[in-house]
Amino acid sequence: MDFDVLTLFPQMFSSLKESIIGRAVKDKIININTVNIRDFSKNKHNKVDDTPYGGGAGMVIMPDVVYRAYNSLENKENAKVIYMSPQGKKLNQKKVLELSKEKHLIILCGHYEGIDQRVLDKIVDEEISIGDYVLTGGELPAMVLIDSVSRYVEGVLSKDSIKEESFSNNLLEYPQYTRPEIFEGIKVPEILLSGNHKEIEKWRNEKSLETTKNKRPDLLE
Ligand code: 4FL
Repeated sequence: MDFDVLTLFPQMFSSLKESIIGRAVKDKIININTVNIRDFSKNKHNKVDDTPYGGGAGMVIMPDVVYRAYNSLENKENAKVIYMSPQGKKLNQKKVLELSKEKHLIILCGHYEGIDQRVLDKIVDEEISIGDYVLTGGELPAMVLIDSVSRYVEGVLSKDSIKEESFSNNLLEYPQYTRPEIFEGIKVPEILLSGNHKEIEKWRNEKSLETTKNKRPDLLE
């Protein structure tokens, strides 16, 4: 799967070279290409923003700079363009799964003051928010999107980890235990040492339901 990211801070995306996503990049299962919007400024000081028409505080990113950055991308015709924005639809696991079926996503990172509306109207297919809080830019949201979507791309995770994780059955995960058998005087639940796979599965399902009832009753509707 291909991700192109249009951003003023491409260096922020270097953290995606770590861990599971980093391995998927190395293995060429996913490709993350960052494009610095500033490189497409035609201003001698590489300026990308200007004061808002109509007045007001802050600056607005100019449409032509963003449009040139977008037009520099290859194969954009079949890509879905996502604008990370607090005005977007809230990201959830259903949307993550849906996006993981795409072959090519172009992600535009904005800043709180915003981007000129005309280029947004021209290129953006979908606006996505990761939650109702204010950030300094869309870069962290873009990384959240890339991380969550990549997990569903074939070959990034094992099939078992996807099947067993939180939300996949609309329930939270059951508690996990590993060695030592006794930690600070607290024993691992006896059932998990029994070797009775059917009983273990039943216990885990009960714990999942109990945890969801206690911590996230909203997930049970
Ligand atoms: C984007 C916040 C997506 C939450 C500032 C610029 C944002 C955001 N989800 N805050 N973009």
